[in-house]
Amino acid sequence: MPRVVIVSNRVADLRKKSQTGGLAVALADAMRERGGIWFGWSGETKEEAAPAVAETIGRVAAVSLPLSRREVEEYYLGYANSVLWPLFHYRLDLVDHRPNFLDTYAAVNRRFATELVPYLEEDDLVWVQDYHLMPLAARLRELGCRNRIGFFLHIPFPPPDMLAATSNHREMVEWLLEFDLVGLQTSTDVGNLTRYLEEHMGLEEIGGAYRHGSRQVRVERFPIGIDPVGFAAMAREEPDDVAIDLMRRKLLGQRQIIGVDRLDYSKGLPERLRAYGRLLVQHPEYERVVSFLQIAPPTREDVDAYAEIRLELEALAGSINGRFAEFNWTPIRYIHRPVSREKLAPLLRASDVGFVTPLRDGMNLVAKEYVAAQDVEDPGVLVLSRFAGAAEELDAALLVNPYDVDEMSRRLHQALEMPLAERRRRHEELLEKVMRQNATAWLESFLEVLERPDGNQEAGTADQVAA
Ligand code: GDG
Repeated sequence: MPRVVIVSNRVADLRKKSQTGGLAVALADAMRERGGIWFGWSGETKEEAAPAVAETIGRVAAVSLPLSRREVEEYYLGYANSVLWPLFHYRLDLVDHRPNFLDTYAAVNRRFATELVPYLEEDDLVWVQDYHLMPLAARLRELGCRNRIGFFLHIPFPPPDMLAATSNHREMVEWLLEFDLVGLQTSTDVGNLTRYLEEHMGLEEIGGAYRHGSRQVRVERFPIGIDPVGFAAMAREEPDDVAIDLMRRKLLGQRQIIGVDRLDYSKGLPERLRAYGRLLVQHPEYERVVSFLQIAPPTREDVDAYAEIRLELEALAGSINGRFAEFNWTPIRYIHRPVSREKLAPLLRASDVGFVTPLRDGMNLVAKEYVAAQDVEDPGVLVLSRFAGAAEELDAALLVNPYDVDEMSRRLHQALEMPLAERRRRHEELLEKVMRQNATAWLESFLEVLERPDGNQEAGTADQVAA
């Protein structure tokens, strides 16, 4: 079995098992089984360029390198998170392209490729994760790397016309053509990329792959999942404070709506708060009865758009609380700090409604975690944005348009009033999908397609002979 080499912006800390999500755990398990390397940025900033350092744990090595402050600003906060993130989330209005961003992004990818090559063995499967590293296969190929290289994009892929609003759209897609396999979250994303390949580049699909020059690339959907069994077990282990809070609410007949998101403008948080505010206006009977717990830890605070969304959210939460709160009841509890996974899982289980309303999301794992965490005898209701990748599978949730505050408020009401039989029926359907399309299934199906022989090996051999 070939080794697997994962390349991502940050190397996950594989020793902190409980803090990392199902994804890092699934990837680490696969590497332990096959042997392999996890390569990426160490998360440190150092002024002088330092080489990658390997730390070996059993058959797995974590290989990481520091970045300079300028690289962090222009590659990570800059091109990746101020250009690609908004563009791929359909937010052209938030794209903030500044001089050097693209050059530094290209340079960091070149440095990653140069540092990675000495660690690669002939049969290794290289699996590149996410939008930070789109040019990596092209740079590795330039250095003579003939390994199978796959790419998985965790975020949405935008429609061709939206992509075409950037000056270097063709270059971006050409980067992707150097991979053997490009994996995307949904059929909408696959449709967007393949339409670009066909309409803007005149490529044709033959036998499940797009040919260009002597190479070919497959584009397929691999919806990502969680470790539902592990998450459900964690959800049943209530810490005392969560158990006491739940008892108190039961005694008082109070209900809880929950949201959990990194504080990101793609997550639709202001619209979500407004919808809850609207619910309280339209249903005064919920005052002192239904509260909303929003956990929204900070991320990417050095990017202006993130500072702005934080201010907007704090003003909104403050105004809704100011308007409706009683001396013994707080309508919105907004937590702008990370909460441990051990607490998050039982909090999701102890909530009557999971309110997950991104304006656009690659998948959204919180939706799947909410489903996995529920008590199957008395499950809560998932209210889910149509524009989360998860909606493609989780259509037994109450699907909403996250821009439509009225509709979201009506769906919250429907969720809060839903009879037990309907809750169970919907939950059973959701859970079945979350169990089936789990993190391990996602990983195995991707590697299985990446390993499948195609014309690229022959093209590689022919090139080698010619050279
Ligand atoms: C990207 C794509 C895609 C959140 N707050 C806390 C916390 N979390 C955990 C959640 C969940 C994870 O972080 C977030 O995952 P999401 O999928 O919801 O969103 P992104 O971070 O934007 O992830 C997304 C994903 O990649 C995978 O492909 O689904 O579409 O954008 O696991 O529970 N965890 C802890 N404390 C918190 O306060 N411990």
